[in-house]
Amino acid sequence: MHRLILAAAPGWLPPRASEGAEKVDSIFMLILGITTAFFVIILVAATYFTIRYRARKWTAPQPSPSHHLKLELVWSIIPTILLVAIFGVSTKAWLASADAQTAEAATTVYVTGQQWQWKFEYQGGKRSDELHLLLNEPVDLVLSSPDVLHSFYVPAFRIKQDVVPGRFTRLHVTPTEAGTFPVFCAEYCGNDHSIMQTQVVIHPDLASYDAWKNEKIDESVPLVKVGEMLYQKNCLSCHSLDGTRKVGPTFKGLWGSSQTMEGGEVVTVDENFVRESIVEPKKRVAQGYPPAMPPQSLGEREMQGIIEYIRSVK
Ligand code: HEC
Ligand SMILES: [Cu+2]
Repeated sequence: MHRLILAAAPGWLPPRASEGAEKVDSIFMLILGITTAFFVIILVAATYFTIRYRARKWTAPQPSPSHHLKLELVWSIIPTILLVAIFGVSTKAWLASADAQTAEAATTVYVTGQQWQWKFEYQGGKRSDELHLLLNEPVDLVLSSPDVLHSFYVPAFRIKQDVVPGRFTRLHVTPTEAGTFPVFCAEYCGNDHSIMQTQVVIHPDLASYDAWKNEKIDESVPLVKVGEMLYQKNCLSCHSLDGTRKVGPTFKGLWGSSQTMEGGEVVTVDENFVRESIVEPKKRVAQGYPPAMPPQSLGEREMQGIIEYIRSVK
């Protein structure tokens, strides 16, 4: 039955990439169908009555017939039945997904939502800024936040889950479609809430997933290039290269300059200051900026790379 409804659904829904997404869509289409039907019926009736019973000339208000029992029963009972039916199918789908939540998957990925980015850490120590999953492999996402309320929203999974500071929330997901799908934050979480986006990459097979998991930064890539790639991935949203002020100070002309910190201390931007800014950004905060930079854990070569890159941005 719900396949039928879905087959009729045009391609305006986002792609579906998880178990359970179909179910959500079929309920959505069902509710949309019912509400559209009533919208049309009520509009047509209202228009008809407006014309049919319009006052042709002014007359004193007439006492209206006060009661029509049959009619009132009909318009109370039909919506009640529909409401209970919608509640029934929704609850059934919700319980099925809640059952899935209690199942324990073989793989766990820790998801951190923080102002203003998503971070993913996998068993075995791999970390990434995009969520990488394997097709048809159930996974538990363990979500948490070190700062404020966020919401992990993957339209293709039909999942929107609040990420609450001070508490872990587990989400059980089985990806059913290889590809790349957007991830958003769906809970307004401050200034740059809108840039809090990333993507989920679903690998079609274990070989591709392992290749990603084991990939290291190629040693033959020159340091400045390592830094540039890292910049594009992790820093671009907050630091410009052309002098524009974003969330953080621009990298243009930053290297070797003197910067005033909150509290008045003046520092010269050198290797150690850059490292400190990345590892412990809140230790010294640039004057006039929010302490909004998330600490980053970089490998030594990436650290050297980003230093080399900042040095190159004149
Ligand atoms: C979410 C936004 C954000 C991201 C992402 C971010 N930063 Fe920052 N960064 C800031 C803000 C805000 C400041 C200024 C406040 C402070 O000093 O902590 C800052 C300060 C800095 C400073 C010190 C500059 C100064 O004038 O004192 C350096 C160096 C720096 N960031 C490097 C990086 C690098 C490298 C990356 C990527 C690996 C990065 N940042 C990613 C927001 C961000
Ligand atoms: Cu957020």
